[in-house]
Amino acid sequence: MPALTSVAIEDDVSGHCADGTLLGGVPGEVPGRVGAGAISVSAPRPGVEVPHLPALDVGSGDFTYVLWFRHTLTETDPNAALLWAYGSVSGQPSLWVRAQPSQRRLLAYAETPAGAVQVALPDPGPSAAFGDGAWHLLSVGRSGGTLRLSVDGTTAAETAGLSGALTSTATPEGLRVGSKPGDLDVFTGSLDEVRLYKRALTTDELTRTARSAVGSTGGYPADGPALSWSMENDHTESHLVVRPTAGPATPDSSVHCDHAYVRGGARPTTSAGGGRFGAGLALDGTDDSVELPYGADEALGSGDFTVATWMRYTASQTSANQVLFWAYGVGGAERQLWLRAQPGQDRIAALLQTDTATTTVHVTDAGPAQAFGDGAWHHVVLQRAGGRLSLSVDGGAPGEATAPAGSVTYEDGFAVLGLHLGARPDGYDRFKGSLDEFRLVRRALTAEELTALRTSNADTGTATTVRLPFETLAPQPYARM
Ligand SMILES: [Ca+2]
Ligand SMILES: [Ca+2]
Ligand SMILES: [Ca+2]
Repeated sequence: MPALTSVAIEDDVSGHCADGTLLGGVPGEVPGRVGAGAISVSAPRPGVEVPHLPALDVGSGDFTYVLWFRHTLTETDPNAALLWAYGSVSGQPSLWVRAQPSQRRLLAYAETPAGAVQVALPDPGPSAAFGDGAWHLLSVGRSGGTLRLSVDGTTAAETAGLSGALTSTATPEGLRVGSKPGDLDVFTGSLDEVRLYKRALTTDELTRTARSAVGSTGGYPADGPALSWSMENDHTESHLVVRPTAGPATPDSSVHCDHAYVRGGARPTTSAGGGRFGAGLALDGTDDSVELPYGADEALGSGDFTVATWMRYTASQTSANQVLFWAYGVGGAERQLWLRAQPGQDRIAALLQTDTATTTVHVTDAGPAQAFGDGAWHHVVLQRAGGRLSLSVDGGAPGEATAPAGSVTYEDGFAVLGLHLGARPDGYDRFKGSLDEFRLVRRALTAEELTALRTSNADTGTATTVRLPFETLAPQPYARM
């Protein structure tokens, strides 16, 4: 049974799952510029960080990061990183802003595969790099080919020549404020209200925010940000979470933030067939799998559901059984839900075991391959719908049976295993092949929705509680998972 771990979390109040880790623990709360609170940042508490995820993905499009900062500097103080995103290795895409007090300026730097540009913003006053102990609004962003840096809306500098994408499907780093990854160039002072907008904010919009009353809601544009760290006390807290062994993770792109651990060194790839849509996750059949911790979103109870995934592998008549998906429990007496390829029986099969009964369904491969193991992509869908359990491959005729009555999960989540892809929860029956676009939806999708899902990867709506597109891998877990 996994232990409870204390994690210090800065909530993303925008609702885009970009909850940050408070580095070094929960920092002291200080009076805020927007709302009541802000955080203090110093070497033992070097800021807030979130690994890469869709909310941060600006690609080659326009965007604006804004944050409030307050510090006191002299010209002999070291450089201090205010914001660092996407990469910290020379030659990789990156975006950062640092105070350079010895040069009495801020410097913004953006690098893409097409090259790097930078822009300096001198402090027009007597202080070094805006280190006068007062709150200032920092903005850094992109408008077409221009990189723009401003303080308080009106003190601004920009440079042309920015082209290419700041984010990629490789292993980009996420966002950090208050230091450079590696806890370098630590800022010493206060930070408040970090936001990302996926468009270029205008000077008027920035000026309105810069002139907002202290402690107010900040005068931001009406359209919602892609990320918002408010630094308010009730969103800056330690939480006890059930955390399996920490490790690399891949983000959920549903609205439910059910990010997943990726085990065994597996990683998204676009080579050798890649994914069905974009990159896919290649599993080596040795020690690779995906693990989703159990939580309320995954507790299907006695309700309808849809499990859908793309899979691609090669099998022969003598290949072992291979798990695509396994949830909740293992063993004849346990509630469980699984989906696996059974090449020896030339079929894909599923089992649903509740507290009262067990039902299995299967689909036989009518073609020349064994259990759809022909090296091509296949779409597998398992549904519980109105008392029926049905399994279909590539939209073909389903294997169907009456679904068992009762619940597949318990109210008490501590005794329940999470969702595992590519292996049983105890590590057996590993899948060797690729997966893509895994989804768990808490209702039965209609035939039309399933066709749209299969043919165009259509969005399956807010009942989608897990959606793993396997486009990126974060080297560390997300704060809340
Ligand atoms: Ca605040
Ligand atoms: Ca491996
Ligand atoms: Ca994909």
